[in-house]
Amino acid sequence: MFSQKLQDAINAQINAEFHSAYIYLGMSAYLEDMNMPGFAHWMRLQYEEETMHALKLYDFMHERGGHVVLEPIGAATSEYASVLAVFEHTLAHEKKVTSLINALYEMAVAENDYPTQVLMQWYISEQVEEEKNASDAVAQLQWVGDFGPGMLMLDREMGSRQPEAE
Ligand code: OFO
Repeated sequence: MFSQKLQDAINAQINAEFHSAYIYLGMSAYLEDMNMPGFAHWMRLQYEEETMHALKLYDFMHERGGHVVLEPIGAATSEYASVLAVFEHTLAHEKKVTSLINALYEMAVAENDYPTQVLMQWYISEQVEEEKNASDAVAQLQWVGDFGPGMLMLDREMGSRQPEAE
């Protein structure tokens, strides 16, 4: 039995994933404004990845005979203080998302909903990667400094990111 409580929580997570996508698109816009095409490309792929996270939950709802509810998506800024600030925000945001995912998993365990538990395990692993990517970027940016010559190299490296195979 796919409880209403769990369906409501998954619908909220669909919204949170779309909001993440929107936040990262705002960051990509800022990075474009800063003439950092590699960072902007990286963040745009992050936007696409978050959209995929939302759609994976959306598809699961239908597979289980649930009812999808799409609430309004929160606004996202494209104003940041620096490239480093963008990735510090990303890391803080991903930590918040990790706690949402953990709470969803705990709810699925409490309700003995095994399919949701299996799905949430995928998100739990994904969050490990998301936090690592953001904290690696923060560490590298701290090394090179915002306007150091290393920024151009880092921008080129970020620009080589490929879309993730599902
Ligand atoms: Fe969907 O992982 Fe980031 O937010």
